[in-house]
Amino acid sequence: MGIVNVTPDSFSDGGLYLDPGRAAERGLALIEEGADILDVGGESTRPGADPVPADEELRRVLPVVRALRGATPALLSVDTSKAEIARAVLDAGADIINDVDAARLDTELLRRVAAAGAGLVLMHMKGTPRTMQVNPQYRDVRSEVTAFLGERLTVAQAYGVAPEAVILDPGIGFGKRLEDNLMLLRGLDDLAALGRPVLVGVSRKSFIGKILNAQPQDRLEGTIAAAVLALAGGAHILRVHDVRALKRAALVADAILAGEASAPPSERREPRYAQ
Ligand code: HH2
Repeated sequence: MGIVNVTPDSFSDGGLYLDPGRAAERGLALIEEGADILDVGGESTRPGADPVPADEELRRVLPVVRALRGATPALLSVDTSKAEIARAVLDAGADIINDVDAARLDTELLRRVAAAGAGLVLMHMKGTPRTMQVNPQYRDVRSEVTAFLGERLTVAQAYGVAPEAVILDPGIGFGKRLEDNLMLLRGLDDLAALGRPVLVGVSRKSFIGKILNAQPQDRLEGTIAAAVLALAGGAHILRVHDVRALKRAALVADAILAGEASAPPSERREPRYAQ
């Protein structure tokens, strides 16, 4: 999943693709690089970010979705937590709604997704982008995240969303300390056991910056390491800025992991980082 941020203030590429034409070009370039899905976002969710009014968010994302829909059959996802944005982009041909709020604030979004028969990403976040990094605490981060997403999956179903349409995301960096992010990435099997594909967004995130003491533009190797281990730990979809590098890394990782999966059980070894 390649990231197309139509925002002035995203943490790593804010302002680069605010013009709809440039954003659509960026999306098409990411497909050339190997993306199967594009995720178009009009509101930064970086820690401390202010919410964006719906009319402004719509003004940013709708022209980009229209332009991309006219230019590619690739799956189009839109990163939004607002039902009215979801309705407009689904009408314009978007395939997936990526809701970092997991429809806690706006359950109408679930009705929109259900009515369109669209895909839905439900992500775990503690609090809101404004508050999430203010002293987050967990007793057991993995079981809390899994329980939360299991519950949101049930709520989505209650609003008519087909379970097969749902993708689950542990929300790396969303109300988590460094050790929480690492613990989640060390094993996603509990989450995968809910039976839905797992999406992971590690791209250029600050936990990598903390380990490497590096700025967002200088986090590619760290992103690749985290993404490959996420794949080995059970992730199915990687949300990334640097599609070419991550696609190549993922193809090699997948080839190795496919060998592991097809070996007879007696010859299979648990990866060292599995718990
Ligand atoms: N991370 C970001 C935004 N949306 N959606 C999902 N499902 N999972 C994620 O991990 C995720 C997400 C933050 O990254 P980015 O879009 O690069 O930054 P910003 O929120 O500042 O626009």
